[in-house]
Amino acid sequence: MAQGGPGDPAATSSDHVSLARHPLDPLGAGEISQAVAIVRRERPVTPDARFVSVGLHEPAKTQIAFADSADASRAGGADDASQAAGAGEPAAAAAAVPREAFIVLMEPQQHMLYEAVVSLTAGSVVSWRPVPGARGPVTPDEYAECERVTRADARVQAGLERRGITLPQQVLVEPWGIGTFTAAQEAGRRVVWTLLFYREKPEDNPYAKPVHGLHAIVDLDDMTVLRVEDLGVVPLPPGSGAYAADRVGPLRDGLKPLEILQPEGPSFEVSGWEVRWQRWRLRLGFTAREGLVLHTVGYEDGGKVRPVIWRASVAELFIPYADPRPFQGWRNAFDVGEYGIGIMANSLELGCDCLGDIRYLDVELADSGGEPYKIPQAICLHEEDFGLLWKHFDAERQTAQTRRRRRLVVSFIVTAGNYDYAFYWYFHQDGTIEFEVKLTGIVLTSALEPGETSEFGTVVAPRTLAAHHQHFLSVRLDMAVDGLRNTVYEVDSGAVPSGPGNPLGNAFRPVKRPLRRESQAQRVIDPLRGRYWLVANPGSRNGLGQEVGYKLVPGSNVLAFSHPDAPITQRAAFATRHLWVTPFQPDERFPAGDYPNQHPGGAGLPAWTEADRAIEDTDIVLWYTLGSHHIARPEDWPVMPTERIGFALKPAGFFDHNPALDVAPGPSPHC
Ligand SMILES: [Cu+2]
Repeated sequence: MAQGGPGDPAATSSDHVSLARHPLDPLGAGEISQAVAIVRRERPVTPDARFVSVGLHEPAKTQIAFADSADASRAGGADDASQAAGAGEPAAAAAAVPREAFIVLMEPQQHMLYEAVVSLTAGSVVSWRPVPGARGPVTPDEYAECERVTRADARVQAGLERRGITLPQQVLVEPWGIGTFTAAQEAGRRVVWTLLFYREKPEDNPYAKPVHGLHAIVDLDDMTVLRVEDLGVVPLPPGSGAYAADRVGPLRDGLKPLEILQPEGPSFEVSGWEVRWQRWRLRLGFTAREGLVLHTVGYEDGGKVRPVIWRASVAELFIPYADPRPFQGWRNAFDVGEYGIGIMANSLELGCDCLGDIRYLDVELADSGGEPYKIPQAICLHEEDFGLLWKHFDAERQTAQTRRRRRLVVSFIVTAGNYDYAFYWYFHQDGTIEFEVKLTGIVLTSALEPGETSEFGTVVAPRTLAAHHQHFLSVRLDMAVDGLRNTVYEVDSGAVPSGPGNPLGNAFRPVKRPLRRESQAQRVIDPLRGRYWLVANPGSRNGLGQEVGYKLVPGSNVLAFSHPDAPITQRAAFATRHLWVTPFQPDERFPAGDYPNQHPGGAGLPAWTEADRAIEDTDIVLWYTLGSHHIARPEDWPVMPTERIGFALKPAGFFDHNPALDVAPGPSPHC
C-alpha cells in the first residue's frame, strides 16, 4: 500500500501515481501508521491507550465530484465540464481534497474515550475531543484479555469445578454488552458480562456445552473480574454438536462436478476501489464498525452516470433474545456498535464462499495498539447467472425473445461469536439493487435439566435449548436519486369506495403520500396494501414527464416484541420502525447513537428526529430496519442452514422504459 512521509501520504512511490487515491478510498496501512504517529506526537496519548478504530474521515459531499455532476446531470442542463468529473473519476479537484483520518481511542486509566480528526495532508491533528460518558466498544484485544482474566479467576475456576470442568483453558468466554443491567457499585465503569461454553476436546463445538448459571462481570478498563455470579449447577448437555466433515459420519455422494467457467474472465473491472460492471459504477469502502461500504453508486445512461446512492452500509445489527430468566434476559447484542462488524470480517481465502471468477479486495484496519493489520480477501466480487431477465413468446409467429439475467455480487462475511452473517449487495442489469443477508452459524444455547423444556426456546439436542431471538439490521441508505434533492413518498394501494367511481367494485389504485417531516417518516411495512417507499427527485423528469424515482420494496420483515418501556426498547428504538427518513447530516451515522455500549437509550434516530426536521426536496437518508424472526428448529442444530432476508431498490420512473432491452441474447451456447 502507499506509504508516504508526513504531509504527502500517497506520493512516495511512482507505482502509485497511476492509482492515485480517490478521496473515498479507505486508509492504507501506511496512512493508518501515519495518523497514529501524528496523534501520539501531538496529543497526550498514553502507552495504555486502546485504539478502537483508525479509518478514513470521509470528505464532505461538496468535495466529491459525484455530487457536482449529479445535480447538473439531468435536472438542470448538464455541462460537459462538470460531467467529466462524474462518478468514479478521480478528477483533478479530487487530488486536492485533504486526506484525513478519524480515530477513536480509549484511555482506560482515565475511563475516557477520545475522538480525533487527523490531517494526513497537513501532518497534524485537526480536532481532539473527549467524549465523557461514552463507553467504547469491546476491541478484539479486550475480548481476548477478558477471556484470559475470566479463565484465571479463582471464583470462576471454583464454579467450573462444581460443574466437573478442570480445564479452564478449554472454556470459551464470550464478553457480552451489559446494557443498563449493571449493579450500583459498577456505576461509571466500562463493564461486560460473560457467557461460558466448554470444549471437551479443543476441536469441539463449544456451543454444545453451555456452562449454565456461571457468569463473570468484568471491568474492561481495569481488566479485572468484579464479581462472579453462580445461579446453581445444571449439568453440561451430553451432545458434541460436531459439524466438521470428518466428524459427522458418512457423507452423501451423487453430486457430479458443477463448474462455473469464465474463460475470458469476469465482465466487471476493478480499479483501486472503483468497480464498473455493465452500466453500474460504484466505489467500495470498508470500516472497522460497518464493514463493507458502498459509495457513489451510479448507473450509466445516455453517456452520463446518473447517481442512485451516495453511501450505503449496515449501520447497526441488533439481536434481542426472548428468554426472561436471570442473566438469560440480559442477552442482546449490538454487533455494530458494541463490537464492530468490520473487524469481524472473514478472510474469504479460507473457504468456498463465492463461486466463479472471483476478485477479492483486502482491507486494512488498526489493532488496539494502533498498528495496521490486513484482512486478506475480505470483500468478494463475482458475477452470477440469476435465471430469467425477461422473455416473451410470440405465439402466432412462434418466436421467443429471451434474455438471461446476470448480476454483480459484492459481499463480505462476518463471524460474531456463535453466529455468521453473509452480506450481499446485488446489482442487476435492469437497474435493480438488492441487499440480502444470509444468516448461518450456530444458535445460542443454554443447558436444560433432564426432562426440562421452555416456551422461550426450542430443544435442539438433548438437554440443549436454543433461545428464540430476532435479528434487526439497520441499513443506512444515503440516497441520491439523480442528485441530492429527493422526496420520499409512501405508496399504499387500496380499493376505491363503492359508488359511481367504482360501479363494478373492482377498482383499486396506489395512493402516494409525501413524507414531509421526520415525524411522518417513522413507518412500518404493510404487505397487504403492497406498501413501498418511493424516493423521487422532484427536479428531474423522465421522458414521459414523470418524476424520476427509485422505490424501496420490503421483503419479509418483523418487529421486536419488547415492551415500549423495556430497557432494550429504549436502547434499540430504531427497531420499533421499519423506515425512518432524516435529512442528511454527516455526523448522523449510527441509529442507536455513536456509542451504544452501556448506553441507556434514546440516542441516534429517536434523538435526532425529535427536532421534526423537514425532509422534502432535500438531501435525505433512509434507514431501513430489516428483521429476521428466529424460532429455532432442531434442523438449525448443530449448524444452521442459511436463512435469508433482504429488500430491493427498484427504479420506478428512473428510466423511460425497460433499461435491460439492450442486453444481448446469449452468449451461452445453451441459450
Ligand atoms: Cu437467528
